[in-house]
Amino acid sequence: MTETPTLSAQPQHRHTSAAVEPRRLYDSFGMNPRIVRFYLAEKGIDVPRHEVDILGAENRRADYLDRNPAGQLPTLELSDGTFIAETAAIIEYLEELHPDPALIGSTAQERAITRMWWRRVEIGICRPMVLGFYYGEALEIFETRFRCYPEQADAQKQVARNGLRWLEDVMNDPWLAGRRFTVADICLYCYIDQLCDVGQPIPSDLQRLNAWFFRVGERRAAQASIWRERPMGMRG
Ligand SMILES: N[C@@H](CCC(=O)N[C@@H](CS)C(=O)NCC(=O)O)C(=O)O
Repeated sequence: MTETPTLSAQPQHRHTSAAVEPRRLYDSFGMNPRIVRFYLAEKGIDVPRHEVDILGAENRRADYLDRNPAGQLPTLELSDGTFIAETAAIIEYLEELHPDPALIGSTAQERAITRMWWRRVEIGICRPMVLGFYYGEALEIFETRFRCYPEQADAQKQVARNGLRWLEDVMNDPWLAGRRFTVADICLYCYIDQLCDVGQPIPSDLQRLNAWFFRVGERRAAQASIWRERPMGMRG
């Protein structure tokens, strides 16, 4: 019988090469760009911004697709010309450059706990929420950009509500991951704050979640990150 070798006999070190600084953030109305603005405001980091007209579909034009072929916001451009898209990837990158105050975590365990809650809310609540919106109230805007399934709008919203009900029972106090305010809180807050006025509020009987939502909204960065216009009456 052969023994299974351990995966690594060598101690693992974190990557230490010099980080490339952000040059500009491609920014717009919308919950994902707001997550990054909220995060930057919490950190007190200033990154030059280039605004993209998302409602006018500027993000679907060739010059923007060269930067981010997914045609979505936000995108972070680094000073060496690299483009980083996907909100989670942008935030992870910024967190490595600016670890304090920690919004993912200061230890491996804290980071893992935060990522666990972040993925839970993103996959189980935020994604179905936004699909319900794309296929429902915002169908006219988005059906020309990607394949939409209007018959699924109500089901997606129901999946998101089920996720909120589950969260009500299992979430921590005062923040989702426990005593630390983290990107998991920022992520869920930005989705709910945008979509609550277009048919996807937190159900009123979910008292812990409603109290949590109020607490997040009182943070200075929650206010500082709101987009100046309110398309369809939404805060984005
Ligand atoms: N998975 C992407 C999603 C980004 C996304 O959906 N951004 C929205 C704004 S919240 C967008 O660009 N929508 C415009 C479009 O798709 O044309 C991320 O996490 O950054």
